[in-house]
Amino acid sequence: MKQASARAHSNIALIKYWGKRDARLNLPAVGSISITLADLYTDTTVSFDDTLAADQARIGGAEVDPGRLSGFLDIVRETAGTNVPARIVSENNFPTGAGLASSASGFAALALAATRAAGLEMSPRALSILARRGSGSAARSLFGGLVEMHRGQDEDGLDAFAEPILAQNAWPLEVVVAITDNASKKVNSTIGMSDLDARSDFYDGWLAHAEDDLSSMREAIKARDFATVGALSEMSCLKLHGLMLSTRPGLIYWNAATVSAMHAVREMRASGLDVYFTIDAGPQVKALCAPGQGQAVAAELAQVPGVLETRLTALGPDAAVL
Ligand code: 2P0
Repeated sequence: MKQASARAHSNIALIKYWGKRDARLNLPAVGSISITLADLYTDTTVSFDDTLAADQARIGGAEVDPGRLSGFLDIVRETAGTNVPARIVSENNFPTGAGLASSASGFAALALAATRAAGLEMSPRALSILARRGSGSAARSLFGGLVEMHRGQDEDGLDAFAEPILAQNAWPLEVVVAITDNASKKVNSTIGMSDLDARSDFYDGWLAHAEDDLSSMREAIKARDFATVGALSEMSCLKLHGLMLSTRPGLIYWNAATVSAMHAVREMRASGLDVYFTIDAGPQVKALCAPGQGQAVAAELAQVPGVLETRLTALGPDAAVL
Protein backbone atom coordinates (compact mmCIF):
# COMPACT_ATOMS: atom_id res chain seq x y z
CA MET A 1 0.00 0.00 0.00
CA LYS A 2 1.26 3.48 -0.89
CA GLN A 3 -0.08 6.34 1.17
CA ALA A 4 0.38 10.13 1.52
CA SER A 5 -1.43 13.00 3.26
CA ALA A 6 -1.62 16.68 2.37
CA ARG A 7 -3.21 19.89 3.62
CA ALA A 8 -4.48 22.63 1.29
CA HIS A 9 -6.14 25.86 2.31
CA SER A 10 -9.37 27.26 0.96
CA ASN A 11 -9.25 30.42 -1.13
CA ILE A 12 -11.62 33.26 -1.91
CA ALA A 13 -11.55 34.92 -5.32
CA LEU A 14 -11.36 38.72 -5.35
CA ILE A 15 -11.66 38.73 -9.15
CA LYS A 16 -14.05 35.88 -9.83
CA TYR A 17 -13.88 32.85 -12.10
CA TRP A 18 -17.20 31.83 -13.68
CA GLY A 19 -17.64 30.12 -17.05
CA LYS A 20 -15.52 27.58 -18.93
CA ARG A 21 -13.77 27.68 -22.28
CA ASP A 22 -13.53 23.87 -22.33
CA ALA A 23 -15.72 21.75 -20.05
CA ARG A 24 -13.84 18.47 -20.62
CA LEU A 25 -10.44 19.80 -19.54
CA ASN A 26 -12.12 22.25 -17.14
CA LEU A 27 -10.48 25.30 -18.69
CA PRO A 28 -11.75 28.62 -17.33
CA ALA A 29 -13.18 31.25 -19.67
CA VAL A 30 -11.62 34.00 -17.53
CA GLY A 31 -8.64 34.32 -15.22
CA SER A 32 -9.11 35.00 -11.51
CA ILE A 33 -7.27 36.43 -8.50
CA SER A 34 -7.70 35.04 -4.99
CA ILE A 35 -6.51 35.08 -1.42
CA THR A 36 -5.68 31.87 0.38
CA LEU A 37 -7.12 31.54 3.89
CA ALA A 38 -5.08 30.39 6.90
CA ASP A 39 -7.83 28.88 9.03
CA LEU A 40 -10.00 27.07 6.47
CA TYR A 41 -8.37 23.96 5.13
CA THR A 42 -8.78 20.36 3.98
CA ASP A 43 -6.63 17.43 5.11
CA THR A 44 -6.67 14.47 2.74
CA THR A 45 -5.05 11.05 2.85
CA VAL A 46 -4.84 8.86 -0.24
CA SER A 47 -3.90 5.17 0.02
CA PHE A 48 -3.43 3.15 -3.16
CA ASP A 49 -4.29 -0.38 -2.06
CA ASP A 50 -4.43 -3.36 -4.41
CA THR A 51 -6.67 -5.27 -1.98
CA LEU A 52 -9.52 -2.83 -2.77
CA ALA A 53 -12.05 -3.78 -5.46
CA ALA A 54 -12.77 -0.12 -6.30
CA ASP A 55 -12.09 3.42 -5.08
CA GLN A 56 -13.62 4.43 -1.75
CA ALA A 57 -14.06 7.93 -0.33
CA ARG A 58 -14.89 9.26 3.11
CA ILE A 59 -15.47 13.01 3.59
CA GLY A 60 -16.08 14.42 7.05
CA GLY A 61 -16.60 10.96 8.49
CA ALA A 62 -19.26 9.88 5.95
CA GLU A 63 -18.75 7.39 3.11
CA VAL A 64 -19.54 9.15 -0.18
CA ASP A 65 -19.87 8.09 -3.80
CA PRO A 66 -16.30 8.45 -5.10
CA GLY A 67 -17.53 9.34 -8.64
CA ARG A 68 -15.97 12.77 -9.26
CA LEU A 69 -12.95 11.91 -7.09
CA SER A 70 -12.39 8.63 -8.98
CA GLY A 71 -12.42 10.50 -12.28
CA PHE A 72 -9.70 12.75 -10.90
CA LEU A 73 -7.67 9.82 -9.54
CA ASP A 74 -7.82 8.23 -13.01
CA ILE A 75 -5.77 11.17 -14.33
CA VAL A 76 -3.17 10.58 -11.59
CA ARG A 77 -3.17 6.81 -12.23
CA GLU A 78 -2.70 7.34 -15.95
CA THR A 79 0.27 9.66 -15.31
CA ALA A 80 1.81 7.20 -12.85
CA GLY A 81 1.11 4.13 -15.03
CA THR A 82 -0.96 2.25 -12.46
CA ASN A 83 -4.54 1.06 -12.10
CA VAL A 84 -4.59 0.33 -8.37
CA PRO A 85 -7.76 1.52 -6.54
CA ALA A 86 -7.45 4.02 -3.72
CA ARG A 87 -9.09 4.96 -0.46
CA ILE A 88 -9.52 8.71 0.07
CA VAL A 89 -10.15 10.12 3.54
CA SER A 90 -10.76 13.86 3.67
CA GLU A 91 -11.71 16.31 6.42
CA ASN A 92 -12.65 19.97 6.04
CA ASN A 93 -12.44 22.13 9.15
CA PHE A 94 -15.41 24.17 7.80
CA PRO A 95 -18.84 23.44 6.21
CA THR A 96 -18.61 21.48 2.93
CA GLY A 97 -20.31 22.66 -0.28
CA ALA A 98 -21.69 25.86 1.24
CA GLY A 99 -19.78 28.49 -0.73
CA LEU A 100 -16.60 28.29 1.34
CA ALA A 101 -14.50 26.83 -1.46
CA SER A 102 -14.34 23.25 -0.18
CA SER A 103 -13.80 22.01 -3.75
CA ALA A 104 -10.81 24.37 -4.00
CA SER A 105 -9.01 23.11 -0.91
CA GLY A 106 -10.36 19.59 -1.47
CA PHE A 107 -9.01 19.04 -4.98
CA ALA A 108 -5.73 20.83 -4.18
CA ALA A 109 -5.16 18.53 -1.19
CA LEU A 110 -6.22 15.52 -3.27
CA ALA A 111 -3.85 16.44 -6.11
CA LEU A 112 -0.91 16.71 -3.74
CA ALA A 113 -1.70 13.62 -1.65
CA ALA A 114 -2.58 11.42 -4.65
CA THR A 115 0.51 12.29 -6.68
CA ARG A 116 2.78 11.71 -3.67
CA ALA A 117 1.09 8.42 -2.86
CA ALA A 118 1.52 7.38 -6.51
CA GLY A 119 5.23 8.19 -6.31
CA LEU A 120 5.04 11.21 -8.64
CA GLU A 121 7.14 14.32 -7.93
CA MET A 122 5.41 17.27 -9.60
CA SER A 123 6.31 20.96 -9.68
CA PRO A 124 3.85 23.42 -8.08
CA ARG A 125 2.81 24.52 -11.59
CA ALA A 126 2.15 20.95 -12.74
CA LEU A 127 0.15 20.32 -9.55
CA SER A 128 -1.88 23.48 -10.21
CA ILE A 129 -2.67 22.27 -13.75
CA LEU A 130 -3.67 18.87 -12.34
CA ALA A 131 -5.81 20.34 -9.52
CA ARG A 132 -7.65 22.47 -12.10
CA ARG A 133 -8.96 19.27 -13.70
CA GLY A 134 -10.78 18.60 -10.42
CA SER A 135 -12.04 22.14 -9.84
CA GLY A 136 -11.06 25.46 -11.40
CA SER A 137 -10.62 27.21 -8.08
CA ALA A 138 -8.45 24.34 -6.78
CA ALA A 139 -5.61 25.40 -9.09
CA ARG A 140 -5.27 28.49 -6.87
CA SER A 141 -5.23 26.60 -3.55
CA LEU A 142 -1.80 25.12 -4.22
CA PHE A 143 -0.36 28.53 -3.34
CA GLY A 144 -0.47 30.79 -0.29
CA GLY A 145 -0.95 34.56 -0.12
CA LEU A 146 -2.45 36.33 -3.15
CA VAL A 147 -2.69 34.19 -6.27
CA GLU A 148 -3.55 34.64 -9.93
CA MET A 149 -5.09 31.92 -12.10
CA HIS A 150 -4.44 32.28 -15.84
CA ARG A 151 -7.20 31.33 -18.25
CA GLY A 152 -4.57 30.33 -20.82
CA GLN A 153 -5.03 30.07 -24.58
CA ASP A 154 -3.79 26.57 -25.41
CA GLU A 155 -6.24 23.81 -26.23
CA ASP A 156 -4.38 21.33 -24.02
CA GLY A 157 -4.71 23.61 -20.98
CA LEU A 158 -1.02 23.51 -20.11
CA ASP A 159 -1.01 27.31 -19.84
CA ALA A 160 -4.05 27.38 -17.51
CA PHE A 161 -2.41 27.38 -14.07
CA ALA A 162 -2.17 29.56 -10.99
CA GLU A 163 0.88 31.31 -9.55
CA PRO A 164 1.54 33.59 -6.58
CA ILE A 165 1.33 37.40 -6.87
CA LEU A 166 2.28 38.18 -3.26
CA ALA A 167 3.53 35.74 -0.63
CA GLN A 168 1.55 34.93 2.51
CA ASN A 169 3.48 37.33 4.72
CA ALA A 170 3.90 40.18 2.23
CA TRP A 171 0.66 42.01 3.16
CA PRO A 172 -1.15 41.05 6.41
CA LEU A 173 -4.74 41.38 5.16
CA GLU A 174 -7.50 39.80 7.20
CA VAL A 175 -10.75 38.12 6.19
CA VAL A 176 -13.90 37.66 8.25
CA VAL A 177 -16.15 34.86 7.04
CA ALA A 178 -19.77 35.39 8.11
CA ILE A 179 -21.64 32.09 7.89
CA THR A 180 -25.38 32.53 7.30
CA ASP A 181 -26.30 28.92 6.43
CA ASN A 182 -24.42 25.66 7.00
CA ALA A 183 -26.36 23.63 4.42
CA SER A 184 -24.86 22.56 1.08
CA LYS A 185 -25.90 24.74 -1.86
CA LYS A 186 -28.64 23.49 -4.17
CA VAL A 187 -26.88 24.28 -7.47
CA ASN A 188 -23.17 23.49 -7.49
CA SER A 189 -20.77 25.79 -9.31
CA THR A 190 -20.05 23.42 -12.19
CA ILE A 191 -23.73 23.22 -13.08
CA GLY A 192 -24.35 26.89 -12.31
CA MET A 193 -21.66 28.05 -14.74
CA SER A 194 -22.32 25.54 -17.52
CA ASP A 195 -23.30 26.60 -21.01
CA LEU A 196 -23.49 30.33 -20.19
CA ASP A 197 -23.28 31.32 -23.86
CA ALA A 198 -26.78 29.96 -24.30
CA ARG A 199 -28.11 30.73 -20.82
CA SER A 200 -27.17 34.35 -20.08
CA ASP A 201 -27.45 37.53 -22.12
CA PHE A 202 -24.85 39.09 -19.77
CA TYR A 203 -22.09 36.55 -20.50
CA ASP A 204 -20.54 38.51 -23.38
CA GLY A 205 -20.12 41.55 -21.13
CA TRP A 206 -18.59 39.38 -18.39
CA LEU A 207 -15.99 38.02 -20.83
CA ALA A 208 -15.28 41.37 -22.47
CA HIS A 209 -14.06 43.09 -19.27
CA ALA A 210 -12.30 40.21 -17.54
CA GLU A 211 -8.76 41.10 -18.63
CA ASP A 212 -9.16 44.74 -17.56
CA ASP A 213 -10.42 43.70 -14.13
CA LEU A 214 -7.49 41.31 -13.70
CA SER A 215 -4.85 43.86 -14.67
CA SER A 216 -6.40 46.57 -12.43
CA MET A 217 -6.41 44.14 -9.51
CA ARG A 218 -2.86 42.93 -10.17
CA GLU A 219 -1.57 46.52 -10.11
CA ALA A 220 -3.53 47.43 -6.97
CA ILE A 221 -2.18 44.37 -5.14
CA LYS A 222 1.40 45.11 -6.14
CA ALA A 223 0.94 48.71 -4.91
CA ARG A 224 -0.68 47.44 -1.62
CA ASP A 225 -3.55 49.84 -2.44
CA PHE A 226 -6.23 48.44 -0.14
CA ALA A 227 -9.08 50.79 -1.15
CA THR A 228 -8.67 49.86 -4.82
CA VAL A 229 -8.30 46.13 -4.08
CA GLY A 230 -11.45 46.28 -1.96
CA ALA A 231 -13.49 48.29 -4.46
CA LEU A 232 -12.49 45.95 -7.32
CA SER A 233 -13.40 42.95 -5.17
CA GLU A 234 -16.91 44.22 -4.42
CA MET A 235 -17.37 45.14 -8.08
CA SER A 236 -16.28 41.68 -9.32
CA CYS A 237 -18.54 40.00 -6.74
CA LEU A 238 -21.59 42.06 -7.72
CA LYS A 239 -20.86 41.55 -11.41
CA LEU A 240 -20.64 37.77 -10.83
CA HIS A 241 -23.97 37.76 -9.01
CA GLY A 242 -25.50 39.90 -11.77
CA LEU A 243 -24.39 37.21 -14.22
CA MET A 244 -25.80 34.47 -11.96
CA LEU A 245 -29.13 36.31 -11.62
CA SER A 246 -29.28 36.71 -15.42
CA THR A 247 -28.82 32.98 -16.07
CA ARG A 248 -31.78 30.89 -17.21
CA PRO A 249 -32.90 29.59 -14.72
CA GLY A 250 -31.78 32.45 -12.46
CA LEU A 251 -29.33 31.59 -9.70
CA ILE A 252 -29.99 33.30 -6.37
CA TYR A 253 -27.27 32.23 -3.94
CA TRP A 254 -28.07 34.92 -1.34
CA ASN A 255 -30.41 34.74 1.64
CA ALA A 256 -31.74 37.62 3.73
CA ALA A 257 -28.74 37.58 6.06
CA THR A 258 -26.37 37.74 3.07
CA VAL A 259 -27.97 41.02 1.98
CA SER A 260 -28.02 42.39 5.54
CA ALA A 261 -24.32 41.62 5.90
CA MET A 262 -23.53 43.39 2.60
CA HIS A 263 -25.27 46.52 3.89
CA ALA A 264 -23.51 46.19 7.24
CA VAL A 265 -20.12 46.14 5.48
CA ARG A 266 -20.97 49.32 3.60
CA GLU A 267 -22.17 50.98 6.83
CA MET A 268 -18.92 50.00 8.56
CA ARG A 269 -17.01 51.55 5.70
CA ALA A 270 -19.02 54.76 5.96
CA SER A 271 -18.09 54.90 9.63
CA GLY A 272 -14.37 54.55 8.92
CA LEU A 273 -13.48 50.83 8.85
CA ASP A 274 -11.48 49.57 5.86
CA VAL A 275 -13.64 46.65 4.80
CA TYR A 276 -15.22 45.34 1.56
CA PHE A 277 -17.42 42.30 0.93
CA THR A 278 -17.20 39.42 -1.47
CA ILE A 279 -19.59 36.45 -1.94
CA ASP A 280 -19.23 33.22 -3.90
CA ALA A 281 -21.68 30.55 -5.05
CA GLY A 282 -23.36 30.40 -1.67
CA PRO A 283 -24.89 32.62 1.03
CA GLN A 284 -21.78 33.30 3.12
CA VAL A 285 -20.29 36.80 3.17
CA LYS A 286 -16.54 37.26 3.25
CA ALA A 287 -15.31 40.63 4.48
CA LEU A 288 -11.90 41.68 3.23
CA CYS A 289 -10.26 43.82 5.92
CA ALA A 290 -7.18 46.04 5.96
CA PRO A 291 -4.47 44.86 8.37
CA GLY A 292 -5.60 45.15 12.00
CA GLN A 293 -9.30 45.73 11.24
CA GLY A 294 -10.56 42.15 11.31
CA GLN A 295 -11.58 41.95 14.97
CA ALA A 296 -13.75 45.08 14.83
CA VAL A 297 -15.38 43.86 11.61
CA ALA A 298 -16.03 40.38 13.06
CA ALA A 299 -17.72 41.92 16.13
CA GLU A 300 -20.01 44.03 13.91
CA LEU A 301 -20.88 41.16 11.55
CA ALA A 302 -21.71 38.88 14.49
CA GLN A 303 -24.54 41.35 15.36
CA VAL A 304 -26.17 41.12 11.92
CA PRO A 305 -29.51 39.23 12.11
CA GLY A 306 -29.11 35.78 10.53
CA VAL A 307 -25.33 35.62 10.83
CA LEU A 308 -24.76 32.30 12.61
CA GLU A 309 -21.04 32.46 13.13
CA THR A 310 -18.03 34.56 12.17
CA ARG A 311 -14.48 33.40 11.59
CA LEU A 312 -11.52 35.76 11.46
CA THR A 313 -8.57 34.56 9.44
CA ALA A 314 -5.31 35.75 8.01
CA LEU A 315 -3.72 34.80 4.69
CA GLY A 316 -2.74 31.16 4.43
CA PRO A 317 0.29 29.21 3.19
CA ASP A 318 1.05 26.94 0.23
CA ALA A 319 -0.47 23.47 0.19
CA ALA A 320 1.87 20.98 1.86
CA VAL A 321 2.46 17.29 2.34
CA LEU A 322 1.72 16.31 5.96
C1 2P0 B 1 -14.21 31.59 -7.81
N1 2P0 B 1 -16.22 30.20 -7.76
O1 2P0 B 1 -13.47 32.22 -8.58
C2 2P0 B 1 -15.65 31.41 -8.25
C3 2P0 B 1 -16.52 32.51 -7.76
C4 2P0 B 1 -17.44 30.41 -7.06
C5 2P0 B 1 -17.80 31.82 -7.33
O2 2P0 B 1 -14.59 28.96 -8.56
O3 2P0 B 1 -16.64 23.72 -12.06
O4 2P0 B 1 -15.94 24.80 -7.72
O5 2P0 B 1 -15.24 22.82 -10.23
O6 2P0 B 1 -14.26 24.43 -11.88
O7 2P0 B 1 -13.97 25.88 -8.87
C6 2P0 B 1 -16.38 27.78 -7.74
O8 2P0 B 1 -16.22 26.99 -8.85
O9 2P0 B 1 -15.97 25.14 -10.22
C7 2P0 B 1 -15.67 29.02 -8.04
P1 2P0 B 1 -15.49 23.98 -11.15
P2 2P0 B 1 -15.41 25.63 -8.84
O10 2P0 B 1 -13.82 31.18 -6.70
